[in-house]
Amino acid sequence: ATTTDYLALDLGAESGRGMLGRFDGERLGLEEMHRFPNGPVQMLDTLYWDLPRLFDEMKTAIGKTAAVKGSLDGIGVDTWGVDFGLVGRNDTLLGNPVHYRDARTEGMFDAAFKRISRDRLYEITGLQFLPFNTVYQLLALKLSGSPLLDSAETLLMMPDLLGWLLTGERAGERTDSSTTQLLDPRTGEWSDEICRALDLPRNILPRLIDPGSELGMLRKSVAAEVGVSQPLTVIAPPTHDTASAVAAVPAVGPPAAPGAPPDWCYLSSGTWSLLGVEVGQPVITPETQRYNFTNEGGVAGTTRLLKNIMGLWLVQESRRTWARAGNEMSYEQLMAMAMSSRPFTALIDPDDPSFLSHGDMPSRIAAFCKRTGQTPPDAEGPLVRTCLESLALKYRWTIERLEGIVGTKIKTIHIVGGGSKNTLLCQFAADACGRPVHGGPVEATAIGNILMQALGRGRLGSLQELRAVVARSFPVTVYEPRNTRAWDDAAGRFEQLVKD
Ligand code: ADP
Ligand code: LRH
Repeated sequence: ATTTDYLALDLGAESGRGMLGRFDGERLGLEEMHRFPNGPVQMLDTLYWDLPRLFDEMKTAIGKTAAVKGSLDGIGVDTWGVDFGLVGRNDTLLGNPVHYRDARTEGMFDAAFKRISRDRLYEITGLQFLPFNTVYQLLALKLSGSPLLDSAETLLMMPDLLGWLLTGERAGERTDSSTTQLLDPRTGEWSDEICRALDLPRNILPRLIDPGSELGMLRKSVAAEVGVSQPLTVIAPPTHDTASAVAAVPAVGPPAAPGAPPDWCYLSSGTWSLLGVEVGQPVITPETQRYNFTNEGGVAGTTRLLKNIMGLWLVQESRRTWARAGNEMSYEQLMAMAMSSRPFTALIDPDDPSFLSHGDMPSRIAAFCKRTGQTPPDAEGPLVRTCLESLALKYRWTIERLEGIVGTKIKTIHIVGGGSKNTLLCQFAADACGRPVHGGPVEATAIGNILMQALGRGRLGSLQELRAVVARSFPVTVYEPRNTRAWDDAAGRFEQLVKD
C-alpha cells in the first residue's frame, strides 16, 4: 500500500510540537520534528499567549519537516480550547490573543446570568460553566468597551487563527468551536439566541467546518520562507486538542449493544485532566448540569461528555514556584519524591477555584488545607503526593457520577497524553477507581490530529478503523488496581471536601 505523510502541529498549554506521521494503511509511525515550550506572557495588566513566537515555531516545524520530506499529504493544527483572536479589515490581526487564565473574566458569570439565565445557557449549549469560556471572554471585551470588538470582522479560535495565518482562510472548525459556550451541539451551529441575549456580534462568528475538511493551501509567502517547494494542503483536524486525543484512544471493539455508550472512559492527561465518555448525542440533564459535565464536539458525529478536572497544572505551577525560588526539579525527580512520601496525609479538591490562576501554588494548597482543618504538606514530595492522590480521587468521583448519568459500568480507563508518562498517577488512578488503567499513547493528540487528516483524505474509513490503527501502532501499559481498601477510606474523606 502507498504510504502517506502528515504533519501535526500540536500546541498544548505547556509545550508544542511538530510531529511527522507516516501511515502505511496499517500502522502509523511517528517522529518528532520540533518541540518548544509554551506559556503565558504578562504585559502590563494582561496575560497573553505569545502568538508571534508560536507562529514562528510552527514555521520552524514545517521547515524542518520539509528538509526531510519533499512532499506532505497534509498538515493540521490543534491547540487548547476556548481562546481566540480577532481579525479585521484587510486581514489585520487585532491585538494579541489573551490567555484563558487572565483575570478579565472575573465577574462575568454574574454579568452573563443577568442577561440570560444559567439554566437556559446550559440547556442550549450543554457546556460546563468555566469562567474562562469564550463567551465570558467576549462579554468582558464587550463590557469594557474594547475597540477591538468594534473593528472585528471575524473571530477565530486559536487553531483557526493559526490556520488563517498559514492559509489566509477564515473558518471555525467544529470541535474547538464547541468549547466557546456559543454553539448549540444539537444543531452544530452558533446560537443566535445567546448572541442576542448577550448583545455579542453574531456576524463575527465564522462559517463552521467539520474535522477532516481541507482548510486551504499553505500561503506561497510562508512556503517560500520555510523552504517548501510543493503545494501543501492544510487540513482541519479535530482542532481542539482534547478532541484529537479522544479520537486516538486505543479502544477497540464495538459497544456492548448497538448505540450503547462504551464500557471504557478516557482521561486526556496534561495541563488539564479531561475525563469522560464518548456518546452518540449530547446529554443535557439536570444531573449533568449539577455536576458541571460538558458536551463537547467529537469526531464522526460523536459527543465528548466529560469533565474538566484541574489536572497536572497543580504540579506544573508548584514546580514553577519552586524553580523561581532557585529549586529546579524535573518531573522524574518530583515523582520519585512523591512516591517515597507518606500516603494520604492532606487531600485537596483539585477543582477549587483558588487553584485556577497563575502564581504561588504551594501557598494556595497550604491555604486550602488550613481552611479544611488539615495540616499542609511540609515539603515538595508530600505536596506532589497530595496533588496526585487528590486527582486520582477526583477521577473516581467523576467516574461514579458518569456511570449514573449514562447508565453503564465503566470497566477500563484509557489515560492518554503527557500525563500517561506519570506512572505514579496512572497507578493511583487504577487504585482509586478500582479499575484497570491502560496508559498511552503519550502523543495521542498528535496521533488523532494525523489520523483524522488521513481519514479526511479517504485513507481510513471510520473512527473504529482509526482506533484499530492506534492500538496496532503504539504500546499501552496496563496498571491493575491495588490497595483498594485504603483508597475507599480516602474516598470517604475526599467526598467531604468536594462541594457539588
Ligand atoms: P499539554 O498538552 O497540556 O501541554 P502534555 O500532554 O504535553 O500537556 O503533558 C505535560 C505533562 O505531562 C507535564 O505537565 C507533566 O505533568 C507530565 N509529564 C511529562 N513528562 C513526564 C515524566 N517524565 N514524568 C511524569 N510526568 C511527566
Ligand atoms: C486541554 C484543553 C481543555 C480545555 C482547556 C482550556 O488542553 O483544551 O480541553 O479546553 O485546554
